[in-house]
Amino acid sequence: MAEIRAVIWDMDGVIADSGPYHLAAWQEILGRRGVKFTAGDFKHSFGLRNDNIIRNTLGKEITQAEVDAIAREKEETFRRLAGGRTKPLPGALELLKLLKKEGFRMAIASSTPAENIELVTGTLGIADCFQVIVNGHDVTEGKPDPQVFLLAAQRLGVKPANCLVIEDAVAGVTAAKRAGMACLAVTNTHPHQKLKEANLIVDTLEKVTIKDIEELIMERSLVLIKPDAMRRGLAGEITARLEKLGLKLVALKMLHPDKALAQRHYAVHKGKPFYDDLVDYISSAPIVAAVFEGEGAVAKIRQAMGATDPAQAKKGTIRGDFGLSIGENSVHGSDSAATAEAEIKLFFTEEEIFGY
Ligand code: RTP
Ligand code: MG
Repeated sequence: MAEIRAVIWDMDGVIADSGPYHLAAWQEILGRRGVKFTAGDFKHSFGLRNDNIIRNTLGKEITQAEVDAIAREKEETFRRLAGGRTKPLPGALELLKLLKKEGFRMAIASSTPAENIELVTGTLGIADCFQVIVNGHDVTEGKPDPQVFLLAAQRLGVKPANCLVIEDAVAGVTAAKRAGMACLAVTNTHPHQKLKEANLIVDTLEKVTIKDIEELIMERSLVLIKPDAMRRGLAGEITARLEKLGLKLVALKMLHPDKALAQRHYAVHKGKPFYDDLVDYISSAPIVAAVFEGEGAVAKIRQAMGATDPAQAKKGTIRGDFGLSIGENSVHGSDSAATAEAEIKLFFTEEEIFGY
């Protein structure tokens, strides 16, 4: 049977266009205290919990009782302004219904209080899509801390690796990645370049398909079998070790990378003393490139590879058993799910990656 998978939704800015009412509520209650709160200030506060926003705006010395009173006043004002008027954002309701039909478990994990979540899900008629609702008061730390997503996953009974978070806020994307979850970001609030940590960034949820969601939840890693291993006939042995981890081989090819490809692949190391040698080495001979897919693929492969320097790598790891030197270390594996997405695109087209 397929693993249970879940989608955890942020609410404001992803499902509901509640931003204007939040801004108006902040302006009303801070205005009463003689503090100007601009649309720019509001943007910076997106995805943060009220206590953090209030302390950032009114100063750290403010007491907890005052923070609570101001937060209550703000949320009452929000509900008065937003009640019955909140509109869904493009594509959100359609995607929710599609995921519900496909049997995905779903949660809302929002920094906003429970009453607001009830109000908005009620207004939009979507309360029955969610098995779990986690709000800002259920956790001790707000986003970018991962608590809110980890708690949602736990209550859903789904492993973090099998959850996808849909977010619009920078703090929310960071929280999702820290929770070890895949993240789909939508540019409703922040531009593309601010959301780079996400696994997929879209301008609207309208074009997102079930296939996109399934691919995001399944983690992938790029593996390269380096020239030293190729020369010694170790391609099969290394591939076999990775298959035995329970990972699925979904793409495989042999190629002789040119220098430009090697430079792009190792771009994060540009400027380091070993960068030129590394680029020359990886483009010096034909290699095998592969994509493996499965739960925790990145971490499992990194563990099977062993330390970067074969002298430090444990026996039984690929580098420990076969690596010759820190340069000739037999294998490359992506170091995060986000890096993997980018690296895979350098070596494979969508058509070359198989679902089976
Ligand atoms: P890879 O990217 O190849 O999978 O290796 P890695 O993550 O374990 O290591 P990374 O830090 O990404 O470095 C990439 C490759 O650069 C060479 N290197 N040399 N101090 C050095 O001389 C040094 N440090 C790294 C290694 O060949 C490493 O695989
Ligand atoms: Mg690396």
